[in-house]
Amino acid sequence: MRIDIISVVPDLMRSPFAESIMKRAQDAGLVSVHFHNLRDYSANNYKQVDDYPYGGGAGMVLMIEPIDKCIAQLKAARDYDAVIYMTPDGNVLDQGMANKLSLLTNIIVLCGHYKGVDQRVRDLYVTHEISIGDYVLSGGELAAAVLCDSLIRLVPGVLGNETSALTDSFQDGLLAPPVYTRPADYKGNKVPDVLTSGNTPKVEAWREKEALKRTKEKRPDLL
Ligand code: 6GU
Repeated sequence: MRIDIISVVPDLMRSPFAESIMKRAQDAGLVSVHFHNLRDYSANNYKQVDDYPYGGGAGMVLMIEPIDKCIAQLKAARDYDAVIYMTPDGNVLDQGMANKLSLLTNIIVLCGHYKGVDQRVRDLYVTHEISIGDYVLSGGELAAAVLCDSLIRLVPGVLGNETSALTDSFQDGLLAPPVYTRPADYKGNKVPDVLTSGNTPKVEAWREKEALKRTKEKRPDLL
């Protein structure tokens, strides 16, 4: 999978991609991530990428020209399966969307900033509009990092233990059950006996029961 991320502040995103699983996926050659600074595509000497909104009002709007140039350059080099625009008025990301998008080969992720992008960008180039929840961030960058993390960990081979992503919360529509590790008794706080019993079918049954219980308690809307 190749991900091209377009932003006015690409440095805002570098560290999440340079650590842990997202780093490992890139080091293993399973995913490549490329940042593009919109200012490099500005048409004028001031490297301007935003301007006042027509009709007036607060905030600035990202101009179409630099975005058009950047996307055109990328599309000239390869075909893209999706051009995703990160925006609080997009479809709210969930595990089902992450699963589907993780199967794509080349994607562009465009980060909004300020008041967003000129509507013509959305009309002409964008295939998917994604939000990460009902609250407002200063820009799409952190949301793009969240989206990419959710996709990258699903790319085959990225997680060492192939079953690991399958047992994540949400993957079967339920929250994940509680987990414990050593010691079995910490200052009198004991691990449930079933987990140390060595009885795998009983452990599995317990995990299913606990996943259901936890989902009922914390997220009944998922059931
Ligand atoms: Cl994708 N962008 C911004 N600016 N705010 C958000 C968001 C995206 N998702 C939730 N809030």
